[in-house]
Amino acid sequence: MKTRSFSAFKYSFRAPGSRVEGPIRFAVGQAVLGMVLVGRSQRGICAIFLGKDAQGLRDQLAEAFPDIELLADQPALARELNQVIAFIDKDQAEGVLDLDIGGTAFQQKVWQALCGIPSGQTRSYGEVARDLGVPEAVRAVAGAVPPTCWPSPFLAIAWCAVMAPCPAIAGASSASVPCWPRSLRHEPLAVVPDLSRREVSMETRALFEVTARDPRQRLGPAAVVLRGFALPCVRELMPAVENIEAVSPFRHMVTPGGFTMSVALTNCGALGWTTDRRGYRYTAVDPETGEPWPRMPDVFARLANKAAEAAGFEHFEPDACLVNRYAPGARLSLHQDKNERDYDAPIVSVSLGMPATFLFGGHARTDAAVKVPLHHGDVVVWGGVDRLRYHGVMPLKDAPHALLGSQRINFTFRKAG
Ligand code: MD3
Ligand code: FE
Repeated sequence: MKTRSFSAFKYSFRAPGSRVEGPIRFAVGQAVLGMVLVGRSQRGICAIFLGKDAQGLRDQLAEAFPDIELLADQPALARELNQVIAFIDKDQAEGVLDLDIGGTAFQQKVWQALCGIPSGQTRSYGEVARDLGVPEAVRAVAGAVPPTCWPSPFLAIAWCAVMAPCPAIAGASSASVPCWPRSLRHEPLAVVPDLSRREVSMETRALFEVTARDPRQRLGPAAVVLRGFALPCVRELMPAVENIEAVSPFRHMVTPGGFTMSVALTNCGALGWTTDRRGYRYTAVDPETGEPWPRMPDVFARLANKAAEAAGFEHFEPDACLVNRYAPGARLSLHQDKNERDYDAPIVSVSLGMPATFLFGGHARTDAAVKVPLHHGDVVVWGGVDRLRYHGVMPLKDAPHALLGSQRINFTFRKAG
């Protein structure tokens, strides 16, 4: 067994495959957005469950640790419970938490590798696999890492801590599928705000960041996905959307063919994209309010410029930002973006909230389209020979996002005029 000490957590890895040393004492408390159960074995915290009610949480504990004595003990767990709740509700790490971490030998190796990543640095799955001496095990590494969508590094660690007792994991091979505590499998985490909102201990931040996939993924000769590129700005982007929407509300526009779009949209910047029975075009004035579109917030322009640069397009200065809002079921059929004057400038697209499947087609409508999953924080940059490719978005599945709920927001930055 190895132990590592950090500012907010002390990790204690059990012998691979071994059982928790009981009894488990547990306590249940109320966080702002849900109930929390904290369980402690002889070695440390072995369960952190989130759910709607105390009975459901107790059932999950019993399911996770079927043969171990469970003792309700509020006083004994008061400190840990308060620490966990403070972390979830207030982003505060108060003192050290001992975590009793199980898992297979392989999972433990991966988690220890994550813990060893210096603060502020990131690693791809491939790099972690190489560091572990198993370069071919990229998928297995990915399977052992907390999911990217996890809204809090703290909970990512909690996830590691509670994976061990899951029966599906016992004796599993290195390719095992992660087993979520039941409360989290079915319920999206509406418990904590976005990662970028919190100052976490460096180590936990590093643990989270490693979960990002390779940050750059090429879609075409001049089309690149920058995974998670917008995450650091999310806390500034969301209030900015509220300001935009207060001036120029989201609305469902009508296409020249007479169809009402399922996507709701608004704009910011000098020019805004609109459609009605007369056609598609850019206007300086919001046709609904008769006023200019709200100005483009600096954080938007900066993000778009930096993303374009990261994809190889220098000096991108968008004058238009179309803001699309997708509710479950909303879609965008295959189309080209042809209403801009200058096809030399790239287009930058930022995805927030629920994941979507983006369709990336060819230069003819009938060319086969590649499906590209886009997640919260992903940025895509298109330019050059890929600028006029057909593209669209598949009907949005309802999988509520921790921060944005049942919606997806997409910003499309363009040089339109
Ligand atoms: C691919 N919006 O509003 S932006 C749109 O997710 C639009 O809401 C999508 O397509 C959305 O027109 C994605 C992405 C985009 C923009 C321009 C492209 C993709 C592109 C140009 C060429 C190829
Ligand atoms: Fe488009």
